[in-house]
Parts: sequence; structure tokens; C-alpha cells
Amino acid sequence: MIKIESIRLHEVSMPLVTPFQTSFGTTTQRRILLVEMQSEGLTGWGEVTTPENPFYNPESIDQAWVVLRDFLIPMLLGASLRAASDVPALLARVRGSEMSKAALENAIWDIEAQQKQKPLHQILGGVRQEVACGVSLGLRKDTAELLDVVEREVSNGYQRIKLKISPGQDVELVEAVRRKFPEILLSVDANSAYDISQIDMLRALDDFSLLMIEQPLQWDEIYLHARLQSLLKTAICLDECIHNIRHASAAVELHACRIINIKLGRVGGHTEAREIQKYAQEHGVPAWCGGMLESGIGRAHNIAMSTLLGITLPGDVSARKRYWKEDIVEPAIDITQRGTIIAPDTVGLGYTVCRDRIAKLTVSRQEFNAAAQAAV
Ligand code: OSB
Ligand code: MG
Repeated sequence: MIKIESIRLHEVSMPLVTPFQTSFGTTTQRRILLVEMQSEGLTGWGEVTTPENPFYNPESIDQAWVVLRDFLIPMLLGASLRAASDVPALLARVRGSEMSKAALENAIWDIEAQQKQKPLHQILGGVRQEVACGVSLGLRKDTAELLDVVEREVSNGYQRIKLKISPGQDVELVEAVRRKFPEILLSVDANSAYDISQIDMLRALDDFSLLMIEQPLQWDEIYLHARLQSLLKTAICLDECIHNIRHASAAVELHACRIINIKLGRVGGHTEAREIQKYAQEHGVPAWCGGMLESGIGRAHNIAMSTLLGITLPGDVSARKRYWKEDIVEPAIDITQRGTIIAPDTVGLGYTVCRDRIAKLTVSRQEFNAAAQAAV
């Protein structure tokens, strides 16, 4: 049994080493909401991975605070769970808010792993300890600068390079990178910046042997991705569209994508992510672990998830130093020369959460207590 005694929210503010620009905006400072959960002397950690604004998907940090405080946390406080995989059913009454739910559920997975005295990746059913890493490169002012960054990350060993694209910053940019790096595993991510009327531009991307085009069309559009996929040689990968196993299987059955990006936050936590990677594996659909510019806590969960059998392509799971000067976990997450991360052997999340650093970075905090709730 896992008894949920108290839950703390810590909002931290962390400056990115380099601003990250996508078709939906630029991030220079990350607001990150952390969940700390207490259960009979054990502490579990999770991260709400939503960006500050609802420009990627519907969630935002301020909404997450409200939904967690008023609805999700009261549903869990005082509960005794058989396992972390019980959490989705307990929170099902709340529609959406997957990233908020995931932070709670994943913190409970951390506790369950500690109760069982095993690394998180083991209790999830991971089949490997070394996970393949790629990088996601934001839009840049000039192409020469982008070429330099690609060169640096390829020489750092990353196994796949993903370029952000946006209308007006697409074909020429991809062409320049492909010309200079004819052999690398290369993909692009539009973050929903196009519509089906731009089909000619999207078809022009077929000339560059891309591994995939990630989420070219609207964030909630599956049908038109199926139409687009039928007109493209390159595989479409869906990110924004996939919030659960039903979306994933519908997208695959409708041929709306040939690759799936699984993000723990976007699908509501480890339980749903496991279902999706299992479906992908059983249907021969390549899948990979996406990223949301996470702190070490979210990244540690991503590493654990990346050890599952159905995760078959390099993820957006990269080294700490690409994002943060100082992270909130230790040891610092780094890649091997082969462009991999080794999932830690230690119990639970596998990294030490640095409370002093969190305290220094905290802008807002609130504690919720089972005993106090029962008294009301
Ligand atoms: O679409 O994958 C995305 C970052 C924020 C929001 C959406 C996305 C991304 C990334 C960065 O591509 C992935 C990472 O390095 O964490
Ligand atoms: Mg994406």
C-alpha cells in the first residue's frame, strides 16, 4: 500500500543556458512546477512539464496550479493505493490536464520503486539500461549559426538531430543542414505551424531523407494528418495530438502517422506511456521519448521510460548542460561518447534531489496535508 500523507508544490524558476525558439514562442526562463509527495517516511518527486503559456497544448503553469490545488490533489490526499498504476482511475473525473496528473502519478511511481527497493526503470519493466539520445535544436537567427550547433552536437555524439521549423524557416534551412551533413539521422518538428493548404511546402521536405516530420498540422487534428501522410514519402510523427492510448491507436489505424512521440506529461504519466509504447511495439510502430525542457526530475523520469521495449528511436533526452548551468538533481545527467545515457542503478528515481537548490530557485510553494484535509 502507498499512503498519500502530504503533497507539496514548489514552483521554481530556472534560466535556460540558451533561449529555445519554436514556431509557438521563445523560452528563456522556465517556470517549473514540482510535486513532492510524502508516504510513510518516503519522498517521491514529479514534474509538471507544461510550458508557462498554453501555446504548445492547452495546459499552462497557472492553470496547473489551480487544477492541482482544487481538484487533483484533494482526490489523492489520504488515499491508500495498491500501486502507482491505480492513479489514472482516481483522477479520471478531471478531463485533460494530463501534465498535472502525470506529475502526481510519477511521484508515486518514485515512491513505489523505493518501497520495492528497486530502480524506477526496473519496476516500469525496462529492458535496457543504456538509452539513445538525440537533440532538439531551436530556431536560430541565421543558418550559419544553426550549422555550427549541428556540427557541435554531432561531434558530442548525439544520435539524431531534430530541427525546429516554421513557415519561412523550413526548406532552405533543412536543405543547408542536409547538404553539410548528408549522413546524419535528421528530423524536423513544426509544432503545428502549418495547415493542409501548405501541402506543396510540406512535400518539398520529402527530398531530404528525413527520419520524420513531427506534428506539421494543428495540435488536435488527426484526420488531416492522415490525408497528409498519404501524400508524403516521409513519415509523420505525432506529438501534440496524442494524449492517450486511444489517440495513439486511432492515429496508427487511420495512418495519420508512422512514428509516435511519447511524452510522459502529455499522456498523463508512466501508466499511459507504458500502454502506448506497448501498443507501438506490438504494431511495429517506432516510438521515442519526447522532452519538454525538463529539470533533472522530469528528465530522470524520461530516462526511466526510455528503457522500455517499445522505445526504439533516439529521444529528446539530452545532457543537463544543454539546458541548465545548475540542475536540481545530482549527479549531473550527462551522455556517453556513444550518445547515450545510462539509467542509474540506484533505488527510485536514481538521482539525488537537491533541496537547497530547489529552495534557492523557488518562487512559490504550498503544502497540502491529509490530516488537515480530513479535519475540514
Ligand atoms: O515539440 O518536442 C517538442 C520543447 C518544448 C515544447 C515542445 C517541444 C520541445 C522540444 C524540446 O522539442 C525537447 C527537449 O529538448 O526537452
Ligand atoms: Mg514536438
